[in-house]
Amino acid sequence: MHTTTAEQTAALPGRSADRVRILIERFAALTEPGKGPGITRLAYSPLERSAHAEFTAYMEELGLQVSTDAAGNTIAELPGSDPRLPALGTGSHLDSVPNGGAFDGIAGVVAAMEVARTLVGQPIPTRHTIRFVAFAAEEGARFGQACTGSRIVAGLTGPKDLPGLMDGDGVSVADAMRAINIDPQGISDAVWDENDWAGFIELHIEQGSVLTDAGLPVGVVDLISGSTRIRIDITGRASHTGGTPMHLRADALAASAQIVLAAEGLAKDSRHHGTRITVGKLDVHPGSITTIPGHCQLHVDVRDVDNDRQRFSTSELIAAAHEIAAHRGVGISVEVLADASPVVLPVTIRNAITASAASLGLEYRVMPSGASHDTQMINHVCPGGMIFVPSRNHGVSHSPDELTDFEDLAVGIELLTASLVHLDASSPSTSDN
Ligand code: HGY
Ligand code: MN
Ligand code: MN
Repeated sequence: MHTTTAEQTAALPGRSADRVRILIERFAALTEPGKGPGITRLAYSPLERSAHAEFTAYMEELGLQVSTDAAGNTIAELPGSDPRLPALGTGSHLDSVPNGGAFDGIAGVVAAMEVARTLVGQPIPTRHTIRFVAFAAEEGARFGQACTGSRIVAGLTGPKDLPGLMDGDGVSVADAMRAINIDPQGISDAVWDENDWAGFIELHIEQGSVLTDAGLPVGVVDLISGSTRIRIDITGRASHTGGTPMHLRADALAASAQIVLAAEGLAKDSRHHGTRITVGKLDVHPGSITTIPGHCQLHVDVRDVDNDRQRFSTSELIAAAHEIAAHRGVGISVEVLADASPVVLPVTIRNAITASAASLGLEYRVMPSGASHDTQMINHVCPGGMIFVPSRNHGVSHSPDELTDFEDLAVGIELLTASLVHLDASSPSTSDN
């Protein structure tokens, strides 16, 4: 007889680590067949929808009201005792990069499911309504823009922005939305009212090795890196590899390779210390061993914790690419696909997390996040905070080798629960004002 995930987990009282293992494994099974060994569940794909359906079913079985907003984000709600108070929230994203790991984003959604399970079982409800959010389309891997679902609720991405965001097959975000019954023209209905929110805490894997190297159980994020994503098209001259002497070539790949190394050299330069630049995608056309590449497309990711340096590094990189193209006699065009500034998270939420960690006797590290997250966007409409749990395997992420211990995840969830309860208890009651 089929037992639901909620029934399986309910049968494990007191074993949070076992429950989260079941949930993580359930979501990991929702991946594109034949695309292993990693997880592939791309933004605004039917598979992402199936993960949202799993989240919905679990939360409905806990007795929560669940709805999916006009941007494809799914929100489960546990009413508080004082409906006049703005809500508190937690959650993360359900989509993955191609051939990614089983914990990025999922750990935070599973954490929300565990917190919901704990709070539903409490005899006294929280004062604030608690919302548990599964965001859509956080990964920029498919369309270039990261955090599209949370950018929409924060009012940072609107209907006019969607048609220009295309994936490698020429499918736009708007097309992909329509294919899963989301109306791209209606997404503004999903925008959050900042008066309706008191705070949001996201649990996420660290995606680095600071916590494991220091032997610490949790991190508390104070700043989330910014990211600028650009697409560079290099147009050379496709020609015969045997008949074309070296001095008569316009080799798009040779020029692109020089740009890749220039980007690496710029990021390593002490003037740009703190900038991280990566060319994670390079398409070569026509891609034949006997034809000199005539066209290349590079996707570049520039990250930084410093707003000005992020822009300075990006503009220096673009200038260097133009210089290389001119010197090599190839054409170049540059398009900025997405641009998000670094965000300093509010100390009010951070203090609730660190105070809760202290009361649990948990050592913690206040630390920046090199990766971008939904909280970075949510923070525009609701004070946000983040809890990191350790990433094993030297912190690798966006890879099938991504790994977090279920016991570590259970500790992070205990801190998340305590932090939300701390925030719930510490805000002024409506009768005070
Ligand atoms: O790209 C990022 O930093 C995140 O994983 N979306
Ligand atoms: Mn993530
Ligand atoms: Mn990610």
